[in-house]
Amino acid sequence: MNDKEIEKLIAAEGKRQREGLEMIPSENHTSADVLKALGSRLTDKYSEGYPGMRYYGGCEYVDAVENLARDRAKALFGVSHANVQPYSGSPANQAIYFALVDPGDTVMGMHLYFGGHMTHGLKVNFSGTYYRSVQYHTGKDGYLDYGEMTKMVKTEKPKLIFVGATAYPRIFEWARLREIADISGAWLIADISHIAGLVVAGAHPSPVGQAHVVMTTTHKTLRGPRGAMILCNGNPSNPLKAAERRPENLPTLIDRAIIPGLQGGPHNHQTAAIAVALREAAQPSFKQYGRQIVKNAKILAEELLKKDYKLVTGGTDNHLLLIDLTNKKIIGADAEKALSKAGITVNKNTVPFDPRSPFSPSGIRMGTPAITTRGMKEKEMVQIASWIDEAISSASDAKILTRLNKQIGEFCKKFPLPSDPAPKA
Ligand code: DSN
Repeated sequence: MNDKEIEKLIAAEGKRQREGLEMIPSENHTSADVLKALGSRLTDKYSEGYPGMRYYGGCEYVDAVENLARDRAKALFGVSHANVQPYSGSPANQAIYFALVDPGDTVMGMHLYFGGHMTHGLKVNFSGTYYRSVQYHTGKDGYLDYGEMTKMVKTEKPKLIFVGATAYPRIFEWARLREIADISGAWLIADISHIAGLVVAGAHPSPVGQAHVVMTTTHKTLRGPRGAMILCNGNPSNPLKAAERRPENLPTLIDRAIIPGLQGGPHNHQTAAIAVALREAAQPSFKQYGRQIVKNAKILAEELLKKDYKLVTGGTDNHLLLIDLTNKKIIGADAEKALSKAGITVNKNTVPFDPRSPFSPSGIRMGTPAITTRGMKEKEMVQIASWIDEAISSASDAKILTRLNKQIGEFCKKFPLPSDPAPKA
């Protein structure tokens, strides 16, 4: 690479990932093939529109790429329609609102501070500004409060309900959620960005068949490049009325919302990398991977519970743990820093009913997707839990953190990143 400054930074980030434990639950390590597709000539090509209906010439190969990505997504998730063009999760969610509701309409989503996402109606986000957003929460036990949701739907009559989370360690009961949405005839949108890989692996129930629209990013448990997909079923019966907001028209409504509604040219290198990741996710080994993510998270939870950590909901069903550190007399930001110095990357996070501010919350969030990709299993989780505890208990002891950093760096050598050579026996 001629640009030595950037080359050095890429190498430094690779080293950071290689020598540390990435435990931010929304991150993962992609395969060498995904990286290859991302770094390909496909990035040069403009192709506004959809396969067979482009505004540019020379699209024969990118058409084939996008068709492969769409077909693989449909087969993997069992839907009749997939739009693979959203640049990432937030633009994808924006497109869903744009397709299905009008500014000023009432929409409902889980509050960010209780584990939701900004685009699910946070007041400072477009979703809480252009729409009249009402927000549901978890109960004191940390579980989604289905009772509160039901009451809110009856009184607020939302037209659209987002369900999905960035910091929720339990499963979503999709059939129950659809019943709740049906009370006001709302569109039920499942944002499975965090759990898509688990859904594919059968380690979390699929919302397909219950939610009207399913959105997922492609870079979390699904282990692809950054990007997103919108999935739905439908088949417009009358093409002249295909823009009416009816379930059978969902494919047309979603496609039109992406382009010309919101986006320009698709990122073809990203689409190709999504196609590669979807093929990988269709292999039997991916099912094992998804199940191992959950097994690992459960062991990590058990080990931390033994060390008197307070886990929101008391444990996990999925890939992540949300830990309230109040009893450990340390705030989330300080625990994040200490762990980082030890070579473990997590992020500070609010916990339900957090008395502290979201800028300096009481908790941390951690997950197992990336470390599971590196081949770590139950035995390693026991060791990692012990390191996490040591780092948090010794947050102000630079010597201990440096020692842990070395130990963790050595340990990581046995678990190469997917694109790295296998360690010597
Ligand atoms: N930033 C993502 C996460 O970390 O969960 C959500 O968009």
